[in-house]
Amino acid sequence: MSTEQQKRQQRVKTAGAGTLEHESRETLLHYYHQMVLVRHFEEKSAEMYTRARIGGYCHLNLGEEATVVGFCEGLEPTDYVYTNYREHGYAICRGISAPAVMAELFGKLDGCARGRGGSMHLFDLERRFMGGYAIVGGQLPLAVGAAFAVAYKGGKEVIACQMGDGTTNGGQFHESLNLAKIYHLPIVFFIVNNQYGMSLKADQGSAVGELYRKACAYDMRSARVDGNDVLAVRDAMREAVRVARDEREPSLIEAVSYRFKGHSVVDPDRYRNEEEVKQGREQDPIALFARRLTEAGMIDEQGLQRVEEQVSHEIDEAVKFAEESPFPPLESLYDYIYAPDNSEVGEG
Ligand SMILES: Cc1ncc(C[n+]2csc(CCOP(=O)(O)OP(=O)(O)O)c2C)c(N)n1
Repeated sequence: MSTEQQKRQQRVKTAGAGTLEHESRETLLHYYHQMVLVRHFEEKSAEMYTRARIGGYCHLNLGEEATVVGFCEGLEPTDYVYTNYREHGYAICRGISAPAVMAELFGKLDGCARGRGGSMHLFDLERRFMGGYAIVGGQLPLAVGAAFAVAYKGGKEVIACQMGDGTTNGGQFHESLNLAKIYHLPIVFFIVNNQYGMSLKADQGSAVGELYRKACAYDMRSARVDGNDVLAVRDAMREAVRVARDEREPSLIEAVSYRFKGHSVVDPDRYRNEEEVKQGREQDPIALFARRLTEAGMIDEQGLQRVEEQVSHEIDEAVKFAEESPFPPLESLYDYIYAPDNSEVGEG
């Protein structure tokens, strides 16, 4: 390895597993609650899809809960988030209510995008949730543009851009990282390596199996982190966000997790064998975190059961809200196509 390669390699840090030391019980239980909330929301979404309440495409965060919660907990409310279409959990963890997200999945007027976006296009300007994007990699150039705008105005906000492993094989990924580095933009690229891009194994679709190493090509800092450990993900995010905010440098995180089910709710998932899925599920981030919390005496079995019941109730309420919300009236079909002259967009 050349000296230059060694220098780059040193910049690549593998984040260590987060410990429970110095963490408040309240914070840890909050993370646990959030992960269970995302799990139940997604399971209910799958059920509602089969009941034909949800139309179009629908992709779930099942198995990826620690990446979702850790990502969001590393950010400030003033930061901006861009994601791909697998984004229900991110929207909820950024503070969009579960009822508003469920109503959006139902295409209802009280949905966070007024029923116009659906599952893949959740949006909330106030919470700086800039979307769900259905085109693979479509969110990257937009996120880079937002980061450029923040830097141009001298702002302190950070842009966090989530994507899947398959996305790193496309042109937008490379162009976006290159521009982010050239302009020293306050952006964090966050790859959820759930090990599949539809039916294609991540390491069969990418010449480089360890995706964080792709950042070396742009002399960008990067880290690979255990995506089943919510604290490790949060810590990696916090560090990358600090670098973006204080040092005005982009970075990249690869969080390694496992997609529990098919690519979308209609994918029968025939390309994986049972043994592999079983092994993946043994690394369930929620079960692992529950075990850590109980071993540390922060919660007991009854406490865990109470969280399940409370979340179950929250999700039932979300469905009820979505059922009762009206569909947008037909005459509003052409509303919101163009931003009005007095649009607040861009003022943030
Ligand atoms: C430009 C483009 N090409 C192909 C597709 C079809 N497609 C939808 S999701 C997907 C796989 C993306 O995988 P990955 O980036 O790993 O994200 P994940 O679904 O695992 O979250 C593909 C190829 C698309 N939506 N957009």
